[in-house]
Amino acid sequence: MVTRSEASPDLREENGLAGAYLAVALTALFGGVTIGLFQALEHAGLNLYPALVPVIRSYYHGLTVHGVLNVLVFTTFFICGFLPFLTARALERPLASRALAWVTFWLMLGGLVLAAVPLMGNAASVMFTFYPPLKAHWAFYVGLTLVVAGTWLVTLNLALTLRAWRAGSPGVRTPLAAFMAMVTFTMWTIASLGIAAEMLFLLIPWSLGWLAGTDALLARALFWFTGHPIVYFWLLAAYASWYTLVPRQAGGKLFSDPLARTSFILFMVLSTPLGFHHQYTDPGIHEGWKLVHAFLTFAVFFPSLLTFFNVVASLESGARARGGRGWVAWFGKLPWGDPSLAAQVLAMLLFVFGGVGGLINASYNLNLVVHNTAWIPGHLHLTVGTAVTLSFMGITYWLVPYLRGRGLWSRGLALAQVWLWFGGMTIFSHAQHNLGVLGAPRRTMLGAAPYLRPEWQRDLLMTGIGGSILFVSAMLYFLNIVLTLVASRVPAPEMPRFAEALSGPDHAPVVLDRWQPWLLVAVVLIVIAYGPSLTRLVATTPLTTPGFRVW
Ligand code: HAS
Ligand code: CU
Repeated sequence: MVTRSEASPDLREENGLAGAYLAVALTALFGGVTIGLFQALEHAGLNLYPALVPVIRSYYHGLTVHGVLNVLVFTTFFICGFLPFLTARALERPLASRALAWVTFWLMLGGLVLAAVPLMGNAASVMFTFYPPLKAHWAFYVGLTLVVAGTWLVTLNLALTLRAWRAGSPGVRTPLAAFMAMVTFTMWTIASLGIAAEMLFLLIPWSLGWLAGTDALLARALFWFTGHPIVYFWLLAAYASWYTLVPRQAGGKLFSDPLARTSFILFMVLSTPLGFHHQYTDPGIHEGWKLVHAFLTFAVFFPSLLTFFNVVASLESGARARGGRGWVAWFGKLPWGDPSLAAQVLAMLLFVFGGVGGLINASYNLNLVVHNTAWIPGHLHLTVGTAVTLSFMGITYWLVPYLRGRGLWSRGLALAQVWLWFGGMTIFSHAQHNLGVLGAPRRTMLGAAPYLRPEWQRDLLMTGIGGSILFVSAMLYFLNIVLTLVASRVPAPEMPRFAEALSGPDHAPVVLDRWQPWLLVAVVLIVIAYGPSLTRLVATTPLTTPGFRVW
């Protein structure tokens, strides 16, 4: 395992690249979370949207910007910056092609700007899932497609880098962080074929007027082909930090390197063939195939359970090394004064509830109770909104100071921020889950709904309170980051070193370092799970649905 404490000077270019991606990611997050405040307040009965005109024209315009900026832009740009950065450190070598890396960045930024024009101009208020027949301006679809194409170039660059490294290090196990980055991008590249097909064959020609109509069901099936595994694209970047850096930040060692590799391989194989769990209520897909996807969803729960076990055991090794005792009490001995560590452990804690909720969503019959209710935003704010976002914030608490060459402006402020996120999200997500069970719909301007029920009132208020706390937390975060960039006088920190493993990579069977067998299994599973349904949908699609602009 590579345990290197400082960047060799020749990785400065990789630092710059990571910094560029981070700048875009954090700008998106700033916009996204700011609008989140208005969503939450609207639910609590305080509609401030009229004051936002003409920047944000309606609740639904705001909700779309909130979703797109947070879950599509922030996550993607963060990951494309962070994982290549980690790979270069783990392999102790530059990316195979820096020129390609910069071309990729500019391509993605160009795509983002293209998509942002209609998005901000209220010409693409179609939510982050952009289901047709809602019809956005073509630039929105083309822009997002360019961003996706950019991510494929990141995959290419990582693969070339790994190949160059392997040529110079025959017989050596791929360092864990580089392995995880490569698995994440490989999984994502396979998974993103669905959205690419939806864009290229349905949405782009339709929005340009080349196709008269569209097909909502086929589009949704292609969307969720990507839309489910994209959540693991986000999650695995956080997992990479939990596995390769957090154990050492906690003062301990990674419990098992082979188990960590097993978990990632399982994600590569199992992430994609289960998107129908978002479409249990869609007509036109056979129940039998939906059930297959339900079972496969239970299967992909397993690598997260492996992660739970492995990460908790690693944290425990750190806490015990720091004098922790008892079965549970050791937890208090973690270095809670380190905001980077605290953020990520709190993210893990809330993720337990996000995971349990996910299992409820995946259970075919229970899904009928929660589908399209506020329960789902309750779930997604624990997962992508906390497990991922709070972890990414925790990562930036060392990454931004490291890249800037100045220490974090205030640790105390960062700790307050992290706990406020934890508390605010606990209140917010609990209220959203409750509302869902009580039948409140998601994606609805509830303050204007004539069917508002009295028993929703308490949880609507709690949504507003939780959301406001989250907003305060986010603003403290940005304040600290900006002050770190411009005003900090604290000496620059080192990058946290990669964790050693109690059971190291040499204990892993060689097959875990091979790619072909796993890729083959992944493709076969996808063909089985999606082949028949997609073939039938494509063969029978009438492409007759007209587009709507309902906003
Ligand atoms: Fe999900 C809907 C099922 C995970 C995100 N999900 C969504 C949507 C989003 C989303 C954004 O089956 C909404 C999409 C939309 O707009 O329509 N989800 C699951 C399942 C999992 C799951 C089974 N989801 C995620 C993750 C996400 C995410 C991760 C983002 C990053 N989800 C669904 C389903 C739907 C859905 C249905 C559709 C619902 C509908 O009807 O629309 C699983 O992967 C979860 C596994 C997780 C665990 C937890 C492991 C815990 C760990 C932490 C350990 C460390 C600790 C340290 C605790 C098994 C690894 C503490 C120390 C101690 C001492 C304890
Ligand atoms: Cu899913």
